[in-house]
Amino acid sequence: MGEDGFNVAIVGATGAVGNEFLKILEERDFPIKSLALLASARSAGETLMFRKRDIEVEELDEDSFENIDIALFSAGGSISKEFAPIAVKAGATVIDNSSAWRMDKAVPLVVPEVNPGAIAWHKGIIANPNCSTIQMVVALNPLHQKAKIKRVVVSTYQAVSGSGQKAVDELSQQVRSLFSMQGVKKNVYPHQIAFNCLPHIDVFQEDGYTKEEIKMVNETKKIMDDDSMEVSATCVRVPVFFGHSESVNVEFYEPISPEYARDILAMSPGVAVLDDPSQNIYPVAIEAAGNDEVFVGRIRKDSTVEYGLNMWVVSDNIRKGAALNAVQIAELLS
Ligand code: NAP
Ligand code: 3JN
Repeated sequence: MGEDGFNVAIVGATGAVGNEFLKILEERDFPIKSLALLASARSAGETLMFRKRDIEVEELDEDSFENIDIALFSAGGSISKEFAPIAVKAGATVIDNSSAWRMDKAVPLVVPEVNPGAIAWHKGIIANPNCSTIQMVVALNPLHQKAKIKRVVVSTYQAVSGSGQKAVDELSQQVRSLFSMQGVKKNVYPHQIAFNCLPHIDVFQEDGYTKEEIKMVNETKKIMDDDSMEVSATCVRVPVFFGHSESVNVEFYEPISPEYARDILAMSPGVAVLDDPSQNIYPVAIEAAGNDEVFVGRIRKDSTVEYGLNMWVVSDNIRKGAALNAVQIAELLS
């Protein structure tokens, strides 16, 4: 970093994650000397506000990374595959939000509360995990340190913002159409998402799982550095705008009580425990949205196995699940 901060580029600045990057860099007073906002030709020339100044969006091209120190990518996997190596060659460190590089053995996959040390071996690209993985490992890792985890079974309830700005618009439009007795239009999802749940996130694989489910399995093992941990996932899209929720069943090798788990989680970085069901206190998506923490509640014993717990884990998928986690990685570089 120069004396007066980093030269930063955001690739995909006009998208849902890109917008959140702008908010978070501003909120956290990230040391920025210059900020380049990059997107496709469609939005080149538009302006976006950062620190009370309008910045013009430029079209991403091969010369976009000259003098850039940190490039934050959120324009999809194919853009990351093509342009991250170009950015690295130009001297930038890339923090990539897509799945393009996550499982590459030469690329660290980082959640700062869990494996900050992995940043040390980066060779130019650092991968940001999938949103559903991030919030789950932030809650699992403190427990894993105390009583080794044997198996995790997770079902997700994922907000439409995980599919980008177009999906946020689709849910709003469908709700409005239904209340005005008109038919719904479907573009982003194969079924109506308003007042519905779709057990389908990303594409189906031959084995019947979706890519989102496989990402959760593989990324969790890589971040927690434990290939022996069994993970089984079902990912579901729900008609919520912001905030992913997860029902997480955890089997341990050693005993761990709900009370102890609650205490451990309450002391863990990035976690907030909301767990007093008698007072209707538990995490909910609309209250998690706009916050940085991973909220955990409904912590209770699973008596069907020797050592097991169930819990409910909620976080803002665009903040901790994407932009915030990436900015926290960037802060570790400074
Ligand atoms: P979005 O709202 O659809 O935004 C997409 C962004 O990519 C826009 O800025 C768009 O620019 C830009 N873009 C698209 N094609 C481009 C091209 N050919 N050249 C340059 N820029 C291009 O999507 P989003 O929700 O922000 O997500 C973006 C990506 O972030 C996803 O594809 C995914 O890889 C990643 N993501 C990760 C997580 C996570 O779990 N960590 C969560 C959500 C998203 P225009 O405005 O010019 O079209
Ligand atoms: O659907 C969600 O809730 C999260 C979506 C993440 C996403 C969306 C499009 C492409 C990803 C991701 O981060 O895994 C990708 C990708 O594969 O890069």
